[in-house]
Amino acid sequence: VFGGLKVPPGALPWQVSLQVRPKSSNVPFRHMCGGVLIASCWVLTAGHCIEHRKDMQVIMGGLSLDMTEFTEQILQVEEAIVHENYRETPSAVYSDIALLRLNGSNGVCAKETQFVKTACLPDAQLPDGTECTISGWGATENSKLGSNHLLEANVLLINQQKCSEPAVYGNNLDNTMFCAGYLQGGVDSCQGDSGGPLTCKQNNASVIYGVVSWGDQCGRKNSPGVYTRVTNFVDWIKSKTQATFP
Ligand code: 4AZ
Repeated sequence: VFGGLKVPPGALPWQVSLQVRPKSSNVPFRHMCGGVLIASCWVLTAGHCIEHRKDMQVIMGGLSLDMTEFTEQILQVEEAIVHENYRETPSAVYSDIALLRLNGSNGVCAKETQFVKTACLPDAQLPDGTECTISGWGATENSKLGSNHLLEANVLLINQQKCSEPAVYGNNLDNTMFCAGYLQGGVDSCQGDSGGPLTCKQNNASVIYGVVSWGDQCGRKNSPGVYTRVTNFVDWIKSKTQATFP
C-alpha cells in the first residue's frame, strides 16, 4: 500500500495473507497475495493469485509477516476455484476473482475471535466518491519488497466513465472492475496487495466491495488502482460456496 498507515490489532479481521510454496516441499511458505475471509471455510482473492502446482495456506488474524502472533490462525487451502471468465491481457485483467476452500473439520475452519472475523458481501452498488479502505502487505513508496506490517489507506470510488477517459485507462475497463483511489496519485494499492480487500461501510457493516486486481504501476497520476467489482460476482460466490449469507 502506498500512502498507508499501520493497521491496529483487530481493525481488519477479515484480511488474510495467502502464502505459497512448491508442492510438498519443506521450504517456508512466503506471502504472495492478500485475501478476504467471507465464511469460516472460504476466502475470496484474485484469480491472478492462484498458482496451481503450489501448496497454498492462509494466515488470518496476523499483522506481521516476520513473526508468529498469538492471534494467528493458519489453515491449508483445499481447493482454489478461479472464475471461468478470468482472463489476463497485456492491458487489463478481467473477472479477476477466485475462491479458496479451506481445510477444516465439520464445516469449521476459521474460528471467530476478536482478530478473525468475516466480511459481508455487498448488496448494492455504492455512489462514486464513497470512501473505502484498502489494505495489504504489498509494495510501498519506500519498499518494492512490501511491508512486514499490514498497512491500510482510505481511497475513493472513482466514476467509471471518468476512469475510462483516454488519459486514464481508456477502453481497458469493463463492468467486472472499477477504479478507486485518487487521480492525482499518492495513495494506492500495489504489488503484493493483490487479492486483498477494498471494504466499504454499507448499512453499518464492512462489505467486501472490491478485490485488489491491477493498475498501471502504483500511486501515479491518472493511474488509480483497479479492483474486481464484487457486486458482479455475488451470485457466483453464493453458488460456489453453497452458503446462505444473511
Ligand atoms: C500488481 O502488480 C499491482 N496500483 C497491484 C495493484 C496495482 C498495481 C499493480 C494498483 O499486483
